[in-house]
Amino acid sequence: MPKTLHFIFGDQLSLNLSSLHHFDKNHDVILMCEVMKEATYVLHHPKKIAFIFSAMRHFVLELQGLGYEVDYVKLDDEKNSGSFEGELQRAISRHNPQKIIITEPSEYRVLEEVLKWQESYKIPVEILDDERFLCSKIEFRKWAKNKKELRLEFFYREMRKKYKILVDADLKPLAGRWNFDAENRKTPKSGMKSPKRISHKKDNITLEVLDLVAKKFPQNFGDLLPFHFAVTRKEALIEAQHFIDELLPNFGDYQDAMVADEAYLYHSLLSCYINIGLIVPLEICKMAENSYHQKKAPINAVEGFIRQILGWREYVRGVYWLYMPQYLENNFFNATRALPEFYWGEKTAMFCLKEVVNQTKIHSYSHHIQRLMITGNFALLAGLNPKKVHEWYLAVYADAFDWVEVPNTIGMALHADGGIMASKPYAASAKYISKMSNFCKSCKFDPDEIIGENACPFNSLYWNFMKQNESRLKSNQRLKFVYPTWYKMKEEKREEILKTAKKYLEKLENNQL
Ligand code: FAD
Ligand code: DLZ
Repeated sequence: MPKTLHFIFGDQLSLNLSSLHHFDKNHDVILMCEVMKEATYVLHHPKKIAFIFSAMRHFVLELQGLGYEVDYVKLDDEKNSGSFEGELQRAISRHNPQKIIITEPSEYRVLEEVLKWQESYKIPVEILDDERFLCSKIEFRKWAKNKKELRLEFFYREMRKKYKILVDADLKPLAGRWNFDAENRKTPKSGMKSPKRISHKKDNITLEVLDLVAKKFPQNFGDLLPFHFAVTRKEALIEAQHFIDELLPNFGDYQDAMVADEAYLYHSLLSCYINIGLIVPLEICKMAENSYHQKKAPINAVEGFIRQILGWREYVRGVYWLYMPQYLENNFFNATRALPEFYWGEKTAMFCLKEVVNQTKIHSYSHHIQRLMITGNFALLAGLNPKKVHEWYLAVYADAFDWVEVPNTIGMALHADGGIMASKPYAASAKYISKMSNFCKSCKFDPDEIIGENACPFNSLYWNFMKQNESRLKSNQRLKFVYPTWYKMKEEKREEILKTAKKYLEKLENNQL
């Protein structure tokens, strides 16, 4: 039998990976490697690097325990070349394989590289579909074909029917509706605290990795310790079960709520595990569905959670592969402003931004509404350069991989794609932040004021954004109340608002906001 080399990337830590279906335990070998190029293409949060390296090392042990031969290269191995292609070349000389098998990389950047390997190494390279996703690239392309608009809601309904999740025998939605979003916007209760989260014991492998990351990446933004992440499938499943039992029942109600010092609330924290393959998307959707059938969690929570995974997660991946690499070049509003220093932890008087950036620094996590309506909304209103904003999101979150981060940032948060992903920009004034969080209570700025010394910058920046982009947005039906409201204001007031925005933008440029 010819020997095959199976190259497994750091986000492919699943025993059901398509390339492993073809593994011959008598002949084949797996290559996995920690490489500087992957660890430095953006300034990853130290927790993210440690999480991925520790999970990779634990996955190797699991594979070896099951009889797979694995060739593993650590970051500090003396001869480590620092890149996937360099490590592949070295592995070819060690093992002399007749063939290379890969499950398709999740990111465009890596796929481009992989597509050159057959020619470079004169060895057949077979690239298999990543079957862990619930909608293949081809299937998504078919769904998108000839559609004027790609709306999540319709895609999601197809996915519910395809996987028969929360539908009856006639494929009609359980509880009579496809979508319970309207019930999932409760404001946070005063003094709201979320249940304690799980912290996993750190074994010697994790301790060694933490030591390595502390030494090699001392300058990266973010706290390496404390480190609570699960690093094996077994541990990730404990977290998943804890979420289903303790948190899912309230997930829907407080999905959009934001509370100071409470980074997690009722969110699952499972994205990083799903994204590197420790948990597969379908199993967690089924766990949530069972919880509804057993009457442990209400429909608004279960439907809301399943929509995020079966709907949004698959949808953004579809959009990514449909439009990359051009998608990353989108800049619908011609936004050019540099990323303010407070995104990297420098001082700002805006409490909401300080709080979300600080949660990000501590946990390498912030929940969806904080990413979208605080850091994302500010970037949109202040006209920050989309690529710079993208690099920030890709760096700072433990769950950040290009395929999921790019559509969420370029499309959903910044509307830089001109409306491929969302029918209107997610632009909001302080009214939204004040309603959905307790942040404004600790802030020196007043969310009810638009002009004046203490006015919250989100208010004037909101109107300034709408005014600056009037020609691009005025025909948008979903914004049809915005411009009449603007023009109903007295001219002097409008001028004052624009002046206030200008003043804040000047302060921002000087890192004084
Ligand atoms: P929960 O709120 O518990 O949701 C459950 C699961 O649904 C998540 O674990 C995730 O797998 C999935 N999900 C929810 N929303 C989305 C979404 N919009 N797109 C894809 N999957 C979703 N998610 C990432 O996984 N990686 C990223 O790099 C990333 N970057 C983002 C950047 C921006 C600007 C925005 C607005 C969102 C981004 N998201 C990203 C989506 C979302 O914010 C995270 O998936 C979520 O916050 C992860 O936390 P959780 O596991 O507690 O999610
Ligand atoms: C994110 C990341 C990091 C920081 N380091 C590695 C690594 O050293 N080795 C590896 O295989 N994967 C790493 N990853 C995840 C990869 O970037 C990701 O798996 C690929 O880019 C998928 O396209």
